[in-house]
Amino acid sequence: MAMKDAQPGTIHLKDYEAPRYLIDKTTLKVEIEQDKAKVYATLNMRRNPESDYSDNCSGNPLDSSLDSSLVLSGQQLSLEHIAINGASLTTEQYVVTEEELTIHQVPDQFELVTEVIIYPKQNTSLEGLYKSRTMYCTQCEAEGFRRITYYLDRPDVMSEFTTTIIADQSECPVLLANGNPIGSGKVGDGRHWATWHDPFRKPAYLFAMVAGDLSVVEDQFTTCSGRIVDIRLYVEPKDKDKCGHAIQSLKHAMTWDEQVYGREYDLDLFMIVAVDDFNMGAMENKGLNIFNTSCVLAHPETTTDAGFQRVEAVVAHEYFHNWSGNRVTCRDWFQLSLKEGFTVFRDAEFSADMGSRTVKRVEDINLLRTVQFAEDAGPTAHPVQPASYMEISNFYTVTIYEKGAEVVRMIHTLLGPELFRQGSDLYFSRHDGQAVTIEDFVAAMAEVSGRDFSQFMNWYRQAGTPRLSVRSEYDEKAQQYRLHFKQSCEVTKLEEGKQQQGKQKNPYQIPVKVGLVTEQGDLAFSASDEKNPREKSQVIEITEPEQTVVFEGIETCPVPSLLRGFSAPVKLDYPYSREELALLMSHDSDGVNRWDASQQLAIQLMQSLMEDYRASKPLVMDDCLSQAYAKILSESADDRAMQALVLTLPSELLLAEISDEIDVEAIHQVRRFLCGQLGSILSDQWRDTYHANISTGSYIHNASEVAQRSLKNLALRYLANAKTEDSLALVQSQFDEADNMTDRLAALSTLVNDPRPEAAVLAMQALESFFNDWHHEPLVLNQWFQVQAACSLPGGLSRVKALMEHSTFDLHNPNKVRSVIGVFCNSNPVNFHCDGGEGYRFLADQVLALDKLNPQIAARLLTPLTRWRRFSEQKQALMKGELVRIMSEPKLSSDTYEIVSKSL
Ligand code: 0A1
Ligand code: ZN
Repeated sequence: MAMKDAQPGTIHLKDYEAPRYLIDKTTLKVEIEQDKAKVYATLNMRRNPESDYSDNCSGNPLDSSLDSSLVLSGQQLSLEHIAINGASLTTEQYVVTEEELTIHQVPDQFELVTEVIIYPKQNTSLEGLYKSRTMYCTQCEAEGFRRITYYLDRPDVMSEFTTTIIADQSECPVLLANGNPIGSGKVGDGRHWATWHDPFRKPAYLFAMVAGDLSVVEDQFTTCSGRIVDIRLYVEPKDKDKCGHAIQSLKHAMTWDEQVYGREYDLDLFMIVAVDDFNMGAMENKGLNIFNTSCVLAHPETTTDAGFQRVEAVVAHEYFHNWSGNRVTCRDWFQLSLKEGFTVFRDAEFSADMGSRTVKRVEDINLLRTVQFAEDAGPTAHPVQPASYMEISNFYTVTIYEKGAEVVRMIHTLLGPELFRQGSDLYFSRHDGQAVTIEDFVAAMAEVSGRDFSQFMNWYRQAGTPRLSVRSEYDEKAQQYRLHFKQSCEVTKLEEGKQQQGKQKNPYQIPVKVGLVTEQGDLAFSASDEKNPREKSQVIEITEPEQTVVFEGIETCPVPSLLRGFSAPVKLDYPYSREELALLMSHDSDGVNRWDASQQLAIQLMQSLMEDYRASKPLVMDDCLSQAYAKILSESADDRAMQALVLTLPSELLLAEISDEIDVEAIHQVRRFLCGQLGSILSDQWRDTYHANISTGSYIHNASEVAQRSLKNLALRYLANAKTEDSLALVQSQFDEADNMTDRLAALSTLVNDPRPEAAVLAMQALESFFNDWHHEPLVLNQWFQVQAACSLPGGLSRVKALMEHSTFDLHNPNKVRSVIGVFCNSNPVNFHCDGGEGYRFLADQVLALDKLNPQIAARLLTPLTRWRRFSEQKQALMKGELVRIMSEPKLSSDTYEIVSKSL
């Protein structure tokens, strides 16, 4: 485990140095035994001619001893043997510490052989080689390979790998590694071996191997050039019936990447392995992706619509990494968003093309506004290209992934699709087989477009969410409409020090897609400082702290539709009246902004209700929202996906994020009040909507059926919130009769959150029968845990503590931890933040327990406590107290240490 006695150090981007040595070939032999594994590594190494260090030191005889030392990373390894060019080293020739192996003198070119012993069954961190249920598997990103053998474990050291695995044939009949199989056989004693060779040079973080008792589901894909690729999905035998959707999604992704990016798959074999114990969603290891079962298995009876969509998105994401990440990789971990931001942008566009573009965009905007904006405003805020880190595992964040994708999206918006494709072609061809930087990616985009990206780089280098304030003016006489833009960006915690030394944040280049809307629809216009012809939508580039844009020939005063499609990840501020928002809700041609207008209208209403709540005034419903909802409900049902989006109130998380001081109780009570009011005022329409959207056939997973189910289940929730007499019967019969998990779980969750005493009895029964039906399916059990952990009725903490005592709960399994502890602390604010701070104490206890098992998961779980500055003074003190308690633990992992120390 990554326990350290000393404080972990900070690594800085400015200190980057090219590697002093290279590894041309890596030959591994991994012998899996009962309680350990032996790893034999043969590394063909040579001095790196590109290293400054080689240049500086050559010719300086005084430096010669330093010059020829070799430092390899290694953790939790027990070194059995070491030799260079066939000669064993004596203990005087090298030094081993907890983190490194230093060999005092090596030749300019040599073969290094090591033999180490590791303990996969005791590896609870799930980094390196570990055992999950019936299989051995690996996770090497970011720095897990150093737990398998001593190595130059950094992404700019790329090597050609050959891997042999030896294991017991009955325990591990399947032996897999990257690339192509080149040999196999028996070794006696019931053991067997297999050798794999990967022809593509790759960094160690893309290494993978698997050994276990697995079933395989096979398919094939013919690439655009006519090559046949074998597809193999390896799962536990009981999951063979849950592979179809992932394989279909993979084939769609392969076709899409050929059509949209001109990228063809390069090996003859593409394998996916599903494992139940996994720290993240999935991993793009070359030719051998390893997936969390939750992101690859899908079946209508066990998986919700959201689950199906997640599988499609993650399968595509990992597949797209084959080009954006594997063929062209990162020079160092500060460039993580080079592969992640670009790949998330690619998978988002893929999902948009496969289903509803607006729905996908709205989901992503919600994630950005609730989770990423909160990260940007908190103590762990960092730029998309960070300048420093202590533990790289802490940087797999929504900022690197989602904000990184938004930055790539802005480049796409500025260049347009054709130039963007040219830029991407140039990037891939110029850097194929290389480890490069974010600057290299942007340079390719700059080169094809002739644009200057120097100001744009602020998006990569500055943390924090810019605020864009807009004011308008209409001059009827001159038929002129003016928009005044003003941008600012609050200082993040990270930057406070610098700021005091007089450093200001630089203004951003912000692409703002604008439309001008009237009762008659969009006006055609051209902005005076733009050379564009008259159009209904234009991208305006804001580059100055303050900037005015003039629109000529505008005959009536329009309502501005700003930031269409969420063209930049900023906080927009425009003083819309309720009438203007209602107009945008029904007349804006941009679907995202129609949805956003509904959100802004609801937010205005909720914020004023929250003031009343805090002043102990009775809550009174204003009818502007119910009228707007009634109108949407009465419209023709040709876009149910859009209807469901617009009729969903902003989440408690979003309301918290936009509050100056978060009042958890007020947010919860007001939202509940509004759901209840909208439910009863429109109950007839909700009931009609519910019945009109009950599907007649059996379950199908396609965009229109998904939309229908989401609208139907939304209507059901409104009816239950309104406590209508018939709602309990509707919920109960949907629960009993559903032929799919989407409907069954929607009913269960509605029931579990219903405060009526008669609902409580039904909820208990439903939970019990659900458990009896599904206790043999870990992924369904996770959903059973989640529904209960998210229940916002009083008593949440004791319910969650009881769940953790349940025989099927396991602190070693990240999916279970996320389903119970993660959901409770992140998605059940009224219970987590209960007075007295018991929720905070609970979380701190869990973090301390987990830190000893799995530091990555422990550190991630901590997030809600790090946000203490956003709450009342009393809550702040309680939250901080728990952080201090964690900090005083003597042997914290570097993961947890970094997060806690930055938060205090
Ligand atoms: N590269 C993967 C994410 C990933 C990162 C770290 C992991 O283990 C610590 C595992 C997966 C992706 O973007 O999907
Ligand atoms: Zn990724």
